Amino acid sequence: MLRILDTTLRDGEQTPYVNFTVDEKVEIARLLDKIGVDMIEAGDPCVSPKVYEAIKKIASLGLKAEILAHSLATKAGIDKAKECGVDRIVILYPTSDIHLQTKVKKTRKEALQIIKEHVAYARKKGMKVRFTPEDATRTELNFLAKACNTAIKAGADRISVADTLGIMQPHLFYNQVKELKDSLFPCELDVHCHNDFGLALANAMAGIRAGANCIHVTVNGLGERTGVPDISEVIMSYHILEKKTRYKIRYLPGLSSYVEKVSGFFIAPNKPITGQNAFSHKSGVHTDGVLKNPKTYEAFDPALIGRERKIIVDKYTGKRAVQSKLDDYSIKVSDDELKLIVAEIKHIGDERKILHDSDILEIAERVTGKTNEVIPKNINALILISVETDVYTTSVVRHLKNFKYIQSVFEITGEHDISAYAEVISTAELNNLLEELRTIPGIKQTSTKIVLKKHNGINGKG
Ligand code: HCA
Repeated sequence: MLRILDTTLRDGEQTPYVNFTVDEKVEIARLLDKIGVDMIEAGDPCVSPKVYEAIKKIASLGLKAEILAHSLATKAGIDKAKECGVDRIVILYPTSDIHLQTKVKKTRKEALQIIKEHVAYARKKGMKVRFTPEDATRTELNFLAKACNTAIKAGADRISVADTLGIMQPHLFYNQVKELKDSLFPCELDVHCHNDFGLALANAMAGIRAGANCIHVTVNGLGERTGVPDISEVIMSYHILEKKTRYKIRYLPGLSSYVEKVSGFFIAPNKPITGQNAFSHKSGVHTDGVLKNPKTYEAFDPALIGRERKIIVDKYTGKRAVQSKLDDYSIKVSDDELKLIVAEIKHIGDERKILHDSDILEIAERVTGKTNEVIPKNINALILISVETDVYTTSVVRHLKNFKYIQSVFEITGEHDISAYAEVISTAELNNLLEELRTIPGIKQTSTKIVLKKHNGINGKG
């Protein structure tokens, strides 16, 4: 059975410029536990006092997941992990020649002795042990097997096959994991795949096919350099493509948003599963298909994970999508008017990057000659922002444009420096957005106005 180990709190916090507070780590661990992940790698207690504190706190929560501490092969690290009360310790030691010769400066023989001694020491302290041969995928296979078997004989019951540099390809990793598994004493195998070539998830799935049973993930694919597989992508791949998982998938987007907020690491719109565009459809052919039957262009119903499909209207759009957008606002138009609206959208769409709903409604008003007074369905807000005097306003604007709920941004004169127009679905989401905005360096103050009604055109006329 597939197992998921989440290492957001360890490898995830190794992402450049990401630091979680103890409370944030506790919340992430609780959310992971709610989803049902099997193991949570809570950190290396030797890194800092706060990392130690967080591991200890998480280990005391009584979560269903097994809690792990990571450690180098040192007795001090093992002792600290024990103090934290974790279920399992990971002993990390490199096995590739380049790491042995140039980093830790040990011979293979010395490495085996160090592995044996520290795994045995941790077992004696009563903790379960996973051994990670660091840089496993660049380690000569016979020596890799020897190092892993040394750890297993000393008491480790899990081995993590670490593709530390992310240099594997699925067919090669499959062979390597299979050969390794065939040469090992009984134990369970994890796969830890870095994403340097964008192959981490594919490699991890190949490793599972080859006999491993646990994939290491992080929320939003955080991790050293380019990270490791994203929890939502891994779980949904198994749920939909392999038709097997036992995780509570509906909580995945909430976890992703929370980590996006507290990490300050914004997810790309085109990120699978949790990205803004994952269920958006744009071209006329696609929107026509989706509006007739969503299965034409969706591998699964976004509602499964509490998300909604979105139809984008711009120059690529056909009549059906525009009609559905107008239906959303209960705006009735004749077939001839619809054709004119589509033509106008294509015309304007050639000049513009984005067409907002308000633009489309404005076009509809112009074409039909009827004024629409639209009360927004979602919460629309004008956020007025003041920036610090020594800050280049445009750099803050650039930052704001990456926020998924912000529709447009203006640099303005007067009391404030920037006006941002946001569309969110709830006050909670607005609150989160404002909190995120306040963390942007250079933002001094925000003042938010909720939009009650939108009136398009001059004096409400088209
Ligand atoms: C690192 C170590 C590690 C460990 C993986 C594991 C790696 O941060 O360099 O314990 O399974 O990739 O080798 O993340």
